[in-house]
Amino acid sequence: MRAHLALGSNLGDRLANLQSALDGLASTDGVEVVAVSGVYETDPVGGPVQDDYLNAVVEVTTALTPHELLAVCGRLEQAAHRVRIERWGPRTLDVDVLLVGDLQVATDDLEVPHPRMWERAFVLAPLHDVAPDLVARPDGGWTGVRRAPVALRLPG
Ligand code: X6L
Ligand code: MG
Ligand code: MG
Repeated sequence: MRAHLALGSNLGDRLANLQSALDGLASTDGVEVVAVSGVYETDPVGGPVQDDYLNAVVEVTTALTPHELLAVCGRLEQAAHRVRIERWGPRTLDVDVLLVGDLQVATDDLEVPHPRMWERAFVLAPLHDVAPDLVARPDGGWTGVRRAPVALRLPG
């Protein structure tokens, strides 16, 4: 199954935190990292006044279920010593499950596709790096688009 995870950090050594998350993912049984986006420096959205984030998206292939992936995300956040003080507050590491193939999950602790991902530039810009073929559908799922191997010629 092709899956996409979002990484974010705005506390401590932000790049080192993202790198540790990527390293941890790559060494997780049942998870293979196949692509990594660029690193984006982004204005904080929501929550208190806080420092800018570094955000990235990772594409993996995995045999894990969405809930097993969620548990991996939690383990990576704990390894980065994430402390939850206030909702939407600064964090050393946030790892969110965005998409798991075309599975749809809606439980108390997990929604896939991530219900707000399509509204967030700090997710969509890096997602486009690794998955330019994915675009949102109004029902919260996604649909595929392909770049055709042709081009229009600039007139004149
Ligand atoms: C009104 C109310 C409008 C709430 C927006 C948006 C809340 C996003 C939370 C919102 C609202 C979030 C990151 C971030 C957060 C991140 C950047 C969240 C959770 N995480 N900003 N803010 N990157 N740039 O990873 O996404 S808090
Ligand atoms: Mg998040
Ligand atoms: Mg999260």
